[in-house]
Amino acid sequence: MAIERDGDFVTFSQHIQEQQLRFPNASGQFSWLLSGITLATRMIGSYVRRAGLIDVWGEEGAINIQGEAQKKLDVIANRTLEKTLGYRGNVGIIASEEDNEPRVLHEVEPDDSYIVMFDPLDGSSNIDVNVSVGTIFTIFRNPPEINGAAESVLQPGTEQVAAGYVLYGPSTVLVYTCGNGVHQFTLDPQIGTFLLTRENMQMPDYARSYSVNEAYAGRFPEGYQKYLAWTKQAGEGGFTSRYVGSLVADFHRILVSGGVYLYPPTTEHPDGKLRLMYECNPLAFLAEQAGGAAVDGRGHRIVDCMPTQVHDRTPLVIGGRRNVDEVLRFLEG
Ligand code: AHM
Ligand code: MG
Repeated sequence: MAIERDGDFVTFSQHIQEQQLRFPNASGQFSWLLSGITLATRMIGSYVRRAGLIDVWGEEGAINIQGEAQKKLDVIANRTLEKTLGYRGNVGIIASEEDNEPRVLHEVEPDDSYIVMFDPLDGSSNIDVNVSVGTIFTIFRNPPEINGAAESVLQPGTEQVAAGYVLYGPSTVLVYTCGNGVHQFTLDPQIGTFLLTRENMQMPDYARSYSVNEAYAGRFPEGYQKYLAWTKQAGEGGFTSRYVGSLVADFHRILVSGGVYLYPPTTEHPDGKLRLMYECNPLAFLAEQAGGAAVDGRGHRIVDCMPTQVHDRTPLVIGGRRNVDEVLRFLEG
């Protein structure tokens, strides 16, 4: 049975229901969970759009587990996700960039229990200057055989059942995968609903564009330095560079237009800055579903990396398959 589509308009919840039809025993609980995420992101988006008009600029005054000063909007976004997911009885555990430890939300039947991990407001240092920010999320099953939130979340990215992000840019877009392609929805602000705008997205295999904070280049391993030097020699028609400094925005551009994003190790931060569980894993799942690649530059796919704790960091090379291979040739050679 196929869900009827209303003319040309497909809402996010219709799309999820269509996806669920692939799983004959699906209980509908999963779409209920995802609707909690879309509700939260619509609320976060409304704060982002009014930043400056309401009191959400600046710092909260606390330092989070990452050692970073929390922005007011980091705290609001985190609380909003926690609250909306708290009403979803099938969310057993949540873990956030802003919280010290994963938390048990509900003790639920093992078969129906999920773990949701998120970066509530990625790129939040950009909020005060009106540059795009985002929310990143990933969903795992809550394994019944493991006790304790801290242990249950330690799963490799290959176990993700869904992942995505919302980018609060000129328009608000939601991109997600349940392991059956990558799909984009755009929030129609008139009706407050996400509508399908790109289905089965494919990342270009190759584009002459790279995205990296090049100010740190002198502190990158030699292979990255050689790659970046080589891009300068490509001459006319050669490489271009784009770096927003919000991972979601930089990744979204590459998903749509191609290229490669790098966050290498530095001398001060040997594992780079980005977090494996709720930044790199979800984007890696999306990249691979869209025909791209995501690796740590040390011989592993991102999704194969086994976390040792929820806030683990990893270097990241992500983008079109041929772009990533090109970078790896410099790292390996
Ligand atoms: P955040 O989640 O605390 O905002 O930090 C992650 C952000 C990414 O969005 C972005 O790609 C990166 O930090 C930028 O870091 P840098 O300023 O070192 O280039
Ligand atoms: Mg982030």
